[in-house]
Amino acid sequence: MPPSPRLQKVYAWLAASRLDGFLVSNLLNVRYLCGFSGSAGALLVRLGGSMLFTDNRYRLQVKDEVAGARVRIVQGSPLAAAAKWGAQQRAKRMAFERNWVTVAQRRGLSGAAGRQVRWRGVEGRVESLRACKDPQELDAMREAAALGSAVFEQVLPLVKPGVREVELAAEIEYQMKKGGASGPAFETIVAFGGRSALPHARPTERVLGKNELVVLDWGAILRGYCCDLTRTVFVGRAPRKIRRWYQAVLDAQEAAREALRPGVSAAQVDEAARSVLRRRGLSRYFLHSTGHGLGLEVHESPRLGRGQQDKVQAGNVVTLEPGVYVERVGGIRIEDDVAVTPDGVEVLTTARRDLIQL
Ligand SMILES: [Mn+2]
Repeated sequence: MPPSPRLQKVYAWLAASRLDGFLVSNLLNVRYLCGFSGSAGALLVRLGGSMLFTDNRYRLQVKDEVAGARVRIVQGSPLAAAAKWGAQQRAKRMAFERNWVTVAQRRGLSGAAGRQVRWRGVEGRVESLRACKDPQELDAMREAAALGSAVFEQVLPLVKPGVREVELAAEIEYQMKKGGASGPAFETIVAFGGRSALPHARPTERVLGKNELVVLDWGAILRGYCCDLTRTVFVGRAPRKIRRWYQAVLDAQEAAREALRPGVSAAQVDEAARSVLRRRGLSRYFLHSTGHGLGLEVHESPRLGRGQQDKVQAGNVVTLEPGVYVERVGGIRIEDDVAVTPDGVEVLTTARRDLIQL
C-alpha cells in the first residue's frame, strides 16, 4: 500500500524525532490522514505500518474510506487498543495528541501499553499540515463556498418585516442541506436590529421590523469541508451613518485581501483591516480578529489576529471578516473565504457584497 503524501509527512517527522509511533485521536486528524470519517476511532501512525482502530459499526465503511493504513475492529476503547498494539510492536517512545486526550484517557494509555512505552505529548502536529490545503481539498472548498454563496440568493427574498430570526436560520440550514451539505458548519447566526451588535448572536423569536440591520452568518459542510460567510443587509433605506460604516467594513476587508499573500504575517493581514477602521474612527467597535483558517473545521490555523506572527502560506484558506458592533444600533460584518495562492489570493465565495437595502 503506497503511503499517502499526508502520512508521508508524519513518517518523516517520526523518523526525525526518533519516535516509534504517533497515536492520533482527534477524529478530524484521523480523517485527514487516512480518510476514515466515523465517530469513533484512533489511528496509530507507525513507520512499520499504520493501523486504524475502530468498532464493528464501521466494519463496512472502512473498506470504502481508509487508505494508507490497515484496520483493526476492536471492542471497547480504540485508543487503549491502539496503545496496547503499539506496545506489542515493541514501540518504546510514542507521541500522543495531548490537547485531544482527556486525563482519564491518558491514564488508560499507560495502563494499556504498560511501562515499556514512554509517552510524549505533542500539539498541533496534524493541524499544521491541515493548514495548507492540497488540490483535492481546494476543489472541495470551492464547492462548499459556491453552495454557501448560492444560499444567500435563495434566502434574501425571505428577509422582510415580520419574519423571525429562527425562521431565517432554519431556511438557511434547509437550503444548505438541500444543496448537498451534510449539515451546517456551526450554529447559524441571524440577528436583527440591536441584536446584530452581538458578534455571536443566537437566533431568537425576535420579529424583523422596518429600518433594521440584519446580520446573517452561515456555513455548510460539503464533502467534509466548511465554508463560512457573513452578509449584512438593511431593511429600508439605510441612514448615512450605516452606509458609511458599511463602506468602512467593506474597505477593511478589501485591504486585508490585498495584504494577504504568502510570507506576510497573520498579524499584518489583521492590521491591514484594522487600520482602515482606525482611520474612520471605528476600530473600537471591531471586537474580534480579522479572520481564521478554514477547512475540515470551521476554525483552523492560521488565525489572522493581533500578535499572530505565523507566516501566511500558499494553500492556506482563511476567512476575512472585519466588522463593527455598536451597542443599541447594531452590527455590520462582511465575511468571505479566500485561498492563498503562490502569488496572491483566490476568493472562493461569490455572494454579492454591496449594501443591499430591501
Ligand atoms: Mn468566521
